[in-house]
Amino acid sequence: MNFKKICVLGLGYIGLPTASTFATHGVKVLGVDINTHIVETLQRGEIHIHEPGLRDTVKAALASGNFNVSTKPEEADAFLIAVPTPFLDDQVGEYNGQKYKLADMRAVTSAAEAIVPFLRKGNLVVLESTSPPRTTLELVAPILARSGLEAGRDFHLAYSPERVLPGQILRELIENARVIGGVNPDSAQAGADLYSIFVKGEIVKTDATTAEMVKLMENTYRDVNIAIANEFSRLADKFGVDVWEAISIANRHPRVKILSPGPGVGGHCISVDPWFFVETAPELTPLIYNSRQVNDAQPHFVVELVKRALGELKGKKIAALGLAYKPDVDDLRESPATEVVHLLQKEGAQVKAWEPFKPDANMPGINMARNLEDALKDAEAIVLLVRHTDFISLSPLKVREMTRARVVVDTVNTWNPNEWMKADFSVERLGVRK
Ligand code: SAJ
Repeated sequence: MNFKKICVLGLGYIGLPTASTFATHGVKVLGVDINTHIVETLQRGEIHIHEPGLRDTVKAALASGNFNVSTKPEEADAFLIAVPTPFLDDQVGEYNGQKYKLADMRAVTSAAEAIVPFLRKGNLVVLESTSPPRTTLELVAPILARSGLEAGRDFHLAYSPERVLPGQILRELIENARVIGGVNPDSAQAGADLYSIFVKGEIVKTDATTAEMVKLMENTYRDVNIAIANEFSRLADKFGVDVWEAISIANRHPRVKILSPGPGVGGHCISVDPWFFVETAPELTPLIYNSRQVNDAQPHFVVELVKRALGELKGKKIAALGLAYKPDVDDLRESPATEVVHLLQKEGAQVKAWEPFKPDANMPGINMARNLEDALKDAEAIVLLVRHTDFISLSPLKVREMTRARVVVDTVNTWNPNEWMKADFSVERLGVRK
């Protein structure tokens, strides 16, 4: 199939990189977003999200004359849906007394509805948003059928998940393998034709529901494996073992690859996607459900560690280092570090947080430090929550001059305890009972 013009609905973390990459590869692209602020920002040549290299790609796309933005779709050869699928905040599901989160599919529904008036015979529609299994067949196809056209017969319909790592989106978009699941083989082929415009990685064709499951399986696999690492950290703590040493020894086995424990699992993917399985099959997913519980409870485990190091937390001044959801990114969404800060405050501690990747972040209920000095100055304890490169190289002797704190809690196995102890600090580490 030949694609002269495509319409990308949703200009967020995935839609905008995808739309601008198609445009720089010679396709006419109309980017559509219901948020007028986003549309106006892009029309001015600016961008509303932070992602390395994205500004340049959007600029190049605009300069090529191939990229336009609007609040409404138009006729096109292909339509891509890349809108968010968050959770409903006013509703949960329940199975055997256990509550689970429910996906909010309203953005997918309205995007599909917005396409209906412009859908023509021979078009391709691709859903990219992470969705519960069977969404393409049971939610999207029936909405598009309101056009009088049938998916698989009159137009092509496919599901193709994004699988890029925040921070490396533009490179991974091109280099990663791409899965394309069609409602029939012709639809998968049409999707493959479209993405082969810029994808250099392998393009794997399958059916729509398999592609939906693949995406959820990848992130669920990671969540469950982090949960077991976190559970190991609790067991090591109980048995007086250093979990980091134990993991590194176990990982010498050729078929074992245990991930790293930490203060919990954050971000918009791994802590979210497993729920899409639980919601659609709670009776089949006790392992997935419990892994979510383990990872969500890990910030509480960290607070217990801080208590062990400091005693009663009421009135204690604590410097929290790192708020991002993982190392070397500026994304603070769904971050276990911020959860730890909130929990410490609940116990009465006075926390000052330093996030070098987002010093000006406005986090409701969190007292942000202006710089490292400001965070450390009055602190009685230092809690390290993210393994940012900046923090790895912090010298304990230098830190000692900046603070009266003599207690450090390392939740991410970053600091050499001996060096810190030599500099007069007492050291508490996640997964290590002295
Ligand atoms: N984490 C641990 N221990 C580990 C590894 C990670 O506690 O050993 C924590 C991190 O600190 C972080 C969370 O897990 O809080 C998630 O981080 P991540 O780097 O594992 O994943 P994301 O959410 O940044 O991106 C993932 C990726 N999926 C996989 O690696 C299977 C990415 O490829 C997906 O595109 C993305 O989810 C997505 O959009 O689904």
